Amino acid sequence: MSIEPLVERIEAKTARIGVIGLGYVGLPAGCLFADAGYSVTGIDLKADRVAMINAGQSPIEGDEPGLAELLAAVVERGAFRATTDYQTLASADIVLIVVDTPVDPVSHRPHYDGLRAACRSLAPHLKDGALVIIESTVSPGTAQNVVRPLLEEHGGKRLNQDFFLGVCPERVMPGKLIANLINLSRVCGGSTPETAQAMVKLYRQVVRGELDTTDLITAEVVKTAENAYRDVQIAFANEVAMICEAVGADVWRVRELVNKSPGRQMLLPGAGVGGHCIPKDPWLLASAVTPDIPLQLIPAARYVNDSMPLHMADLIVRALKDADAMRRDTRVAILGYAYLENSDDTRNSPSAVLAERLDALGIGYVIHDPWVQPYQGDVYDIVAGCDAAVFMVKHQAYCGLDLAALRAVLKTPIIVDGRRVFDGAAAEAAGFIYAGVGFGNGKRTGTYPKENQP
Ligand code: SAJ
Repeated sequence: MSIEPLVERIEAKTARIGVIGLGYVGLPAGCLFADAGYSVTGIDLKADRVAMINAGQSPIEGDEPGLAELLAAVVERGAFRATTDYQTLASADIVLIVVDTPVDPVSHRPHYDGLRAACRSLAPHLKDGALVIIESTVSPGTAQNVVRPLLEEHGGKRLNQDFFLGVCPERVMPGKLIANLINLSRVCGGSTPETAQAMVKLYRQVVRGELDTTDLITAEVVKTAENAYRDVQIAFANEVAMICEAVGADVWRVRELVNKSPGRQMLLPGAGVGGHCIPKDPWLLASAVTPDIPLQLIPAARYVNDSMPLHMADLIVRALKDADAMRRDTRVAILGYAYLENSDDTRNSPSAVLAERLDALGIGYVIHDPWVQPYQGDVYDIVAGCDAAVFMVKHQAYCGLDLAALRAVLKTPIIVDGRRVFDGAAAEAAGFIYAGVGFGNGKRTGTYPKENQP
């Protein structure tokens, strides 16, 4: 079967689009295609989410500029509707699969229950000649080895004869969903070159960025590799920070001078790596190969970054001991619970790992985050009476805090700084015991917990 008839419907905007998974990627993607003139049907398992969307209300948390208005408009126009019923996809010429693809926290292998269920539910209704596009981030080989067999077996169809397959990974970021979907470049991996070209014609209707054609496996590798690349870069910065602590250098000054060397761009060391993408995608990349290809760097970078909240606990304990403040009623203030500055997103929050560690150590804590319910409130009130102020996120709200005011309310004048919110020397001059990631004053160094070895 030729893909030409589909291309004509894409160009005429008579192609009907289905979107499976109405989360923070699928919903804005569906709305953008609806806004571009296509009839879009969204599928989600959650009936309450479906009802909310059909009422023109966005279920996506956080501040997402443009999304609520866009959703209301396309629902009002009847261009976008949501349902739990997969049968509605029988008329879809194009189906985007945008379901969650989590990774097992212990085995680091992908959990494809949602992806497999979506394929099994779609297959019996898949229209002849339809194009299925995976937008979820998947391990290289998933399109060919997981999605294709399910669609063929459960739909009685053959790839590139009765349906076509594509991989077009998203590059969204919380707080910039609409802007990123419109402006960032996308990779269009097709089961045939003609399929990739058809994807370009489709995505060109909503994407201003570059659209690069390739094959399925390349598109899968690109997405997972681009995030593994970032994870390794961050891990390098964190490892240099550990060295700086041990040798008495200041990693922030080191980084500033390193980055003056041409072609260097050392990223920021910190209290850990959270979010929905970076902790997960390196494992999706790594799980594409069997253990006979012994990967070293990617797992090790995950180990380094996962260790940073535990290193923060080390720094806290050392500072409390230095101040002779390890008591039964010792209590620290964890400042920042979101995974990223000026965000309310707490997915894979490093602060959650720190809190768990402090529980294990029997050290009490309170949590504050100006962006996250239920941790909002006056910072000084939260810190009052604590034995340390522990900065896990560099929220703007923390950057203006007054050291003297902090010192006045703290029971013990300790700052443990995971994101260089304060200059170490200035904090020490203000009478604090200051411990910071990468702040090498030679007095205090952390260690990587052995139980977290890759
Ligand atoms: N982090 C560091 N040091 C750094 C950068 C980040 O410790 O130098 C930490 C952050 O504090 C956070 C985590 O890593 O806990 C992730 O931060 P991020 O800036 O990578 O933000 P994300 O998780 O939203 O990553 C997304 C990714 N986008 C997609 O997957 C579509 C990533 O590819 C982008 O590079 C990143 O946004 C971005 O550049 O903003």
